[in-house]
Amino acid sequence: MERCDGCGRIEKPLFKLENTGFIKYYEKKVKNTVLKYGMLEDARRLALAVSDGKGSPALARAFLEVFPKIKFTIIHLNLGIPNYSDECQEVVERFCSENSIQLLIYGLSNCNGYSIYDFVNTAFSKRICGACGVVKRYPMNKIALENGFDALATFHNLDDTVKILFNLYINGKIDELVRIKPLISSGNPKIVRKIKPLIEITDGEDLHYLISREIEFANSECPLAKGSRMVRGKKLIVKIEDGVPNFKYLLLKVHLKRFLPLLEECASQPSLRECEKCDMPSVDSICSFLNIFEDHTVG
Ligand code: Q46
Repeated sequence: MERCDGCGRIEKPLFKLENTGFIKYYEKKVKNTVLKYGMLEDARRLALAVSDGKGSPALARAFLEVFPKIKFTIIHLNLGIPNYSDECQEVVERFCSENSIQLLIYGLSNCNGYSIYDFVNTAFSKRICGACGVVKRYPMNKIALENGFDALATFHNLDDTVKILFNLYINGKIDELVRIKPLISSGNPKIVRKIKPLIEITDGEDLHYLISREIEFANSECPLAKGSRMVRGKKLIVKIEDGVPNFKYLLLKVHLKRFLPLLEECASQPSLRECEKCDMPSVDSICSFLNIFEDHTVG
């Protein structure tokens, strides 16, 4: 049960909270998450990574409200997805201009001449969101590093996190499971620390916050998401939650409190070296970003 901060009534479901109550609930949850995991400790220059989705403007607005003294920059990466990426960029441009936030815009195609759309006719077509995740991570880290940021906030929320956890657990990917946490410290001078302030917030809460605060967001859905494994995975989790109430939050909590400490003891820590082509940290001789383009004949 949730108590409406606005009127004090106890309401269920959550979305019956008055708008004012819901806004307070959402922002308090973001603030508590940031403080609980010490996300901003030692962070001198913060950037918010934005490329798509509804979480981005919600995160930026919540940060402005709950941490008014903390200055941040938004890094927008245009993924080059037709009928989607340009709209996302325009929304971010307006948001930053209205709120006097510094904005850095980069195009993925400027990094190596390709966009996410170029994966459509490759072996990645059915798991394009997985490829997209790998492809976005590299330039975001590099841009943050080159611009002197020491903390990069992403908008991965509870639904995103649980979908990943679910896949990793059923496939026994221990080495990857240890990286699923609210704060990933940097053990390498070329890797910027990542924080996930929305990790306890659901897709529905993000959307409800945007509507309650009347924040503009991109109306279009990513055209590549249709039929993708990511969407199918999220639908499956919704079905599970129908039978196991609060399943998403329970899985995250059990992962962080019970399994993660054990997994960290037995997971092998990959030793990093420099990518032969770009000099960025890499497990293999060629980093996963360049590898994904070279191995799968994109274009
Ligand atoms: S942009 Fe990329 Fe998303 Fe489009 S291809 Fe999938 S991951 S859906 S948040």
